[in-house]
Parts: sequence; structure tokens; C-alpha cells
Amino acid sequence: MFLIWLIASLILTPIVIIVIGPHLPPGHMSAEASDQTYTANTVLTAFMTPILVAVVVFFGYSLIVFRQGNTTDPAVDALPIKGNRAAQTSWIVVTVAIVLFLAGWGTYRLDWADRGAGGGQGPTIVTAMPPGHRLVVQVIAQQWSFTYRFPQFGGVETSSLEIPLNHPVQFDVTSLDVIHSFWAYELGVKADAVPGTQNIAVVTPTQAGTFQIRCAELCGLFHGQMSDYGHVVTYPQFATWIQAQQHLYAPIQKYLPKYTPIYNPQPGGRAT
Ligand SMILES: [Cu+2]
Repeated sequence: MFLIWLIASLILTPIVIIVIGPHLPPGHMSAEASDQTYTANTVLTAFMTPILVAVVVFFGYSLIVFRQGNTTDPAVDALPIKGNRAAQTSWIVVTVAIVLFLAGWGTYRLDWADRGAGGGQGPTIVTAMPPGHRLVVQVIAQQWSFTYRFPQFGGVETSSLEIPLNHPVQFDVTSLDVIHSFWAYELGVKADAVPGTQNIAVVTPTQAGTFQIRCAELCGLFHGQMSDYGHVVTYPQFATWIQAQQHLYAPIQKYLPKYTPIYNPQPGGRAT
């Protein structure tokens, strides 16, 4: 059993890393998403492979070798195994080693090799993105839609989202009512939208195209409808789009509250 497991693991683990790894979610639409695909999900799946192989080999081996065969006798259990020192020790040592290594790996990736999008845990984030010029997009969640406010473009608020390719983007995520979660799946971003709180996530899109936006926190009756598509476009296309949005929403701009990092929810309106 051990030999079958060892050989199967040695063959399958590299296949999983090389063949399946690049296709794992969230994909490659941003630098941060690629990093999650390779250094988190591929590593975890690679570790999982020998464990899965062990379960399958044990199951298959038992099915074939311990088969009772054609008999009319009632099935008889084998003697229970008790106090197998080697099995107990190796189980504890191997599982503890795997868990501790992955905890260490996760901490290292987060704190020293920090390439995360920032999980939206607050206004200060862990990221390797240089502090230079970022496009700030305020994501405002409410039951049951997201709107987007651009403080660098006169505070215009849009109902759709376009962001420029190869340009650092900073999502400032907040909510007007209950807790939502801004999940831009292919960008590798998921940040909680909490009223009275500014949660930041950053991303550099590396591929043009469409990405999904979903609310990832049960937020009421139409939570399931709280989804949308965003677009990564070239910078000139973005410039044209944002200009058109400013023009489109100019008549209602005066009714919007002043741009602030958070808005205090008020019944019947959005007071700052
Ligand atoms: Cu929601």
C-alpha cells in the first residue's frame, strides 16, 4: 500500500502542480489573482494530492485485497487494531507538520512576501503595491446593489464599473445599511462592506475583459440578485467612459452627499 501510494504521489503531485495549478481560481486577471492562484491555491492543492491519493489507494487496496469473495457465510469483521505505536505516532507527526508548515507559509506570504490584494480588514493593508498613484474607487454597497464613486473624478457615482488595464486600483469598500461583501472574483478581491467602516483592497489588472462582481455576505431577501459585471479596459477607454459617466450623472451630482470615506446610514437617506 505504501509503495503504491509513494509512486502514485510522486507521479500525480507534479502533474497537479504543472497541469491543474495554472487553471485554479481566481485566475490571472490581476497580479494579485495570479499570486493567489500560484502561491496559495496551487500549494494547497499540491499538499492535498498525496493525502487524497492515500485515501483512494487505501480504499482501492482494501476493496481488492480484503475482499471476502464468493461465500454464503455471513461477513466477518477482522480483529480491531489497537495501540499501533507506529501508526499513531506517524499520523500525529505528519498532520502536525503539514498544518504548522502551511501556517508558517501563510504567515510568510502575508508578512514578508506580501503580494496580497488586502483582504479588506480595514483602512491599512498589507500589500507589495508601491504607494504611487492609484485610481481610487469607492465601492458603496446597499440592499441590493453596488455603486462606485470616483473621488479623483469629481466624486461622480456610477452604477457600473470599469477600471484601467495595468493601472493600480484601490477599492475603498463601505456600506450604507447592512454588512455586504464586495467580491470581484477574477480580480482576486473580496472585501467586507461594513457600514461606518472603510475596508481597502488593491489590485493591478493585467488582462482586459469582464469580471464578475457578487455580494459574498448574506444581506437580506435579494442577496442572490446582488451581482454585476465589471470591465477591465485600456486607459484611454477608461478615460472616455469616466468622462461619459460624469456627463451622464451631472444633473444628480448636487443631490449626492459630499464624498467621505464612510457614510452614516440614516433612515430614508444617506446623511454624512
Ligand atoms: Cu449584499
